[in-house]
Amino acid sequence: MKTSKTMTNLEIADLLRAVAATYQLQDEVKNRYKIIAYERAADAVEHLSSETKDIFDEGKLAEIPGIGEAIASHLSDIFNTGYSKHFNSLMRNIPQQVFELMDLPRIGPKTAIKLVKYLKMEKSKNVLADLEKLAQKGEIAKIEGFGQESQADILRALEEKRKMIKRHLLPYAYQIAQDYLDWLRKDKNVHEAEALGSLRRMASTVGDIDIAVATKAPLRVIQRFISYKKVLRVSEKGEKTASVILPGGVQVDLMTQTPDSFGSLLQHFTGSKHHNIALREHSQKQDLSLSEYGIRKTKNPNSAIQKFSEEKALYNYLGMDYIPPELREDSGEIEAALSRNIPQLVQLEDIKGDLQIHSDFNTETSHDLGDSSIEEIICQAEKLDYQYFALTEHNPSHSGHNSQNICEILKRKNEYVDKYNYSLSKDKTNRVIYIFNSLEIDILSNGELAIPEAAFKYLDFALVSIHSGFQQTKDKATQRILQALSQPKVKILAHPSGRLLNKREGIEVDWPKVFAYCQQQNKILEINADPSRLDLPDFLVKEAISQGVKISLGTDSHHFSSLENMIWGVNVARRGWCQKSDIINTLDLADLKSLLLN
Ligand code: DGT
Ligand code: CA
Ligand code: CA
Ligand code: ZN
Repeated sequence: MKTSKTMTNLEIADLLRAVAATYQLQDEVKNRYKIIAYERAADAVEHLSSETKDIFDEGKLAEIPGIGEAIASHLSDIFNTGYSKHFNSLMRNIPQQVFELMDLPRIGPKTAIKLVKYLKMEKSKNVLADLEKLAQKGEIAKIEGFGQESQADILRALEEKRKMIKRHLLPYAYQIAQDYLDWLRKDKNVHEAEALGSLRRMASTVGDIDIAVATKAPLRVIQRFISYKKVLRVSEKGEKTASVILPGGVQVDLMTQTPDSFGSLLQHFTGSKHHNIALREHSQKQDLSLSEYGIRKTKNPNSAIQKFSEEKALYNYLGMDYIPPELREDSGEIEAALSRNIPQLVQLEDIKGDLQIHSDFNTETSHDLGDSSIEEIICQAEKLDYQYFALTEHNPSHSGHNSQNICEILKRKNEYVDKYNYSLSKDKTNRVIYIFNSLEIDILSNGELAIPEAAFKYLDFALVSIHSGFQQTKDKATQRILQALSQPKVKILAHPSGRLLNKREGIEVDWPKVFAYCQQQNKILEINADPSRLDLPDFLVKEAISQGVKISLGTDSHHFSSLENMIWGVNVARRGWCQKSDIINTLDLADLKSLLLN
């Protein structure tokens, strides 16, 4: 694999996954821990909100959670010299094409190497295109162990891959924009600077970053904008706008406007496109025409343009309430604003606890354990002023234990958590925080749960989730979920759709049916705040709460520092029109206990 001193997070993540794959090809059993370590490091790097290279420059590489000493030292080699001897010799015998094929959904290293070998693609310049041609000719079905079905699946995977244009995860784009804005705001010509577009609307992924500046000296602001230290290339430069490319291929667009029309500019370029179209239609009915400069009366073309320095005044001028950016998706917000029914959206400050956290308590799971001790998690939760949190480690591995083993492990965990709760309640330092003893339980393909009935008595309540068997019919997947939720201790369906942003579409589910079931049976849907999940997706959140379903927020933290990800879950809730009352972890402990512990 090609490496360089200036590798971006995405490139490094790909590299670390290639290393994991190489270990897997060498000896899956012997290298088990290395494989896990490299895959986790890849995930960690991919989700960082700053560039790894910058963290390295600050000498803090080893502080990144999920990156151990060994990996940090190999990455340091790359940042210092452009390559790592260790990685190069490790991967020397594996053709690059193998790693490229692994970019396809459902293609692991073993399948990839088989395909490259049997189809003689070691020299291929465009391995995905070649693979597609060969699949269409029926060549894949001929390979031993493949057959018609896998051939069809590979064609489907190629199609899925085409649809997944990579977009930036929100926290990554957000951090880049904040740094840029901070730097722009230091210029005396900059009156105001704000993010626009999908970033201001807090969409789960961001295509490019848009920035608005209020100024009377646009040329000077543009000069400052393009002289930012991270700019690799200036792709456009006009009288009022400019566009640049930053590391990682991040495009940033700048629009400037005089302060007296800044509100119009903000409104126009915050979008979304569909919101703007709907707003324009509404204005036309009142004989008004909207632009990034202001509002004009169409019946009276000579009248002066009405300017707006603030957005709120603009919306009010159109006879409606201010619409928060998160709601601007043309999903009923204009009607709501006209009838003064814009909801009071939930805020980060309303959240009183985190309902999905994985500690390092060893549940002997086949999934990943957390990195942080319960003590570390308690400290972090206190910093966030929480009243409670739930420990939701994965269930003990289903294949590796019998029912009795599973009960023993969960009994031990229950006693451990009890001891903590006891000492916290007696704590002389006035620490008051409550730990729910929960578990994230796999929903097996047939809808059964991965722990025996007898083990539920060791849990306060349970989360259930799908981690395998994503290729099911809609009916089967729906049945599977409803069956899992029917267990009385099961309260929450975690990351309900199973989507992974940029990587995997969610499963197909009959959502109205699931919503109706949850509403009737008091089951709760999670918004998983992990930036690569953000699942339940916002538009489904809106549908769910309109059916009366309650939502829980969980960060799915595997390290105490990830508890800070709650904000990204709150953003999804806001985009899903949630008020405080829709979210169960806005409840005080006593109320939440009576909801969950029954
Ligand atoms: P993205 O960048 O794909 O995540 O999505 P947005 O919503 O940020 O879209 P973008 O960057 O193309 O444009 C920003 C907003 O500006 C968009 O939501 C709608 C608004 N807009 C209004 N007029 C125009 C126009 O003439 N061109 C573009 N590109 N956007 C416009
Ligand atoms: Ca944009
Ligand atoms: Ca743009
Ligand atoms: Zn999970």
